[in-house]
Amino acid sequence: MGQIVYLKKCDIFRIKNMLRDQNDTIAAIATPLGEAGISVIRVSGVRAIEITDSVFKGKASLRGALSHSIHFGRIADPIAGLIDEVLVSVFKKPHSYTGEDVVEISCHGSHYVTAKILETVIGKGARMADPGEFTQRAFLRGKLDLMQAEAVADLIHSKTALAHRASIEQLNGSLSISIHAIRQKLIDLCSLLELELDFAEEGIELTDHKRVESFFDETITDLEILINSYKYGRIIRDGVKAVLAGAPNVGKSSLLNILLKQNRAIVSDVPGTTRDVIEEAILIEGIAFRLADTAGLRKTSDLVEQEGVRRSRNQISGADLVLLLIDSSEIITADGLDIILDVVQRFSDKVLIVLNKVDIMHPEFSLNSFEACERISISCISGQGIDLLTKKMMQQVISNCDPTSSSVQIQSERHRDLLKKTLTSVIAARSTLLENLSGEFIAVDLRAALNYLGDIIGITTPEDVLHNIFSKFCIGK
Ligand SMILES: Nc1nc2c(ncn2[C@@H]2O[C@H](COP(=O)(O)OP(=O)(O)OP(=O)(O)O)[C@@H](O)[C@H]2O)c(=O)[nH]1
Ligand SMILES: [Mg+2]
Repeated sequence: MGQIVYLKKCDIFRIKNMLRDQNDTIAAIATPLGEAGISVIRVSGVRAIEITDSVFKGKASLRGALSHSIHFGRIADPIAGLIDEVLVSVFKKPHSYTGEDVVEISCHGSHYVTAKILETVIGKGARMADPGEFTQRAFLRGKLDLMQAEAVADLIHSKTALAHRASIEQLNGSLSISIHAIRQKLIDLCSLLELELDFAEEGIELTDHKRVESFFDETITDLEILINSYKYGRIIRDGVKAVLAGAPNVGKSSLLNILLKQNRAIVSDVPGTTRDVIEEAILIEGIAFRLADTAGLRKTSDLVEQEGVRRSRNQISGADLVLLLIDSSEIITADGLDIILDVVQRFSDKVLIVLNKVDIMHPEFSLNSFEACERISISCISGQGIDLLTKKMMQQVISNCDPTSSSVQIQSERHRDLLKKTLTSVIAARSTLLENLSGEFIAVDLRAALNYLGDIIGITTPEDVLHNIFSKFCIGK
């Protein structure tokens, strides 16, 4: 019977890392550097308690401390003398964040004191932790799977309630459960097909062709739902980049200010006022919209303005949503029409046409050439249509991604890409089945699919990918 290689790879990887780290104790400052009420220095590893005890003077030695206990005392250095009065929290393996012995030293939040305590601990034999190394150890010791570890980074960086909830759900394992469920089904089928190969010569069939086919259909649907959830997941995590574009003087900066409810950008009736990109964020129904006010689009001989126009075009290309403003107080010129046509034709799927200045709309204003485009009328002076505009912005963004289609959302490009590869392999396995080829060929694709899923949760993830993931964490996490 064929060997299931992914399990072996995983064991070798874990054992290698365990051995490498076994005698290593790491330390780092876990709080931002600066002046604060308190700062925390975190120490983890086999010598964490011993090293901290060697610089700590309290009522009793930390060596006899119970897990999850807190101790008051002083940290001193032979040369500098007393550094600070501290509280030391002791967490004994395996009931700690990393799964190792962990000590957290809470000191007064001075830059000098915090750095000095870290230096003293390092001087006693701890090593400065790499970015994300505490979480990496938690992963290697099986406290978290890779998806959960990645959720820790997302949680730290989450800026909105929706992003926070999504990362908490991922940390709690809801996404891991979905991936494990698909993976387990594939493992069962893979084992069955491999077993069947052993009986092939006797003509015994263990699998029911129809059942396997419907299993593939179900798995393909499950994978497609997860992959599609990325569109909304990405919006939750990164927000939406919305660019305010249009000819000079149409009211882009006025719209930015009214959406922000503050006078952020200079507004004037001189065309070409805004030369550079001005970025600010607002929340609409819990989603962060990163608004970019841009220089007006027009042909110009002014070199600085030319650069502004070039930047505006770059912003439009990279946007998720383009609010294309048109001044309705004037009849559109031929040049103005060219600019509008150009943006609408190239970015039709993300353009929302905004007719501004409807409070002084020209009686002969018309926009017949754009009948097909969705448009909305506003006035930045009277405030008319602004609420409706924010609703439309939200609708436009979620029109491509149904937030209700999946209870969990994929938020990482890495997960999305691996799920796509898994889907391709499962589709290939299904075609092989429909072509009535040997189960051996199906098993090859299934094993590839299993490896991709294993990469997501960290069972078969190559070391360089792991390094890349954890290096994006901050030091001390
Ligand atoms: N009546 C009226 N005037 C407006 C409206 N919106 C903007 N304006 C005026 O139009 C002029 C240009 O507004 P801005 O917001 O600076 O226009 P802009 O598109 O940022 O212009 P540039 O930065 O030069 O490209 C200013 O005098 C605004 O007060 C509106 O809805 N109604
Ligand atoms: Mg402007």
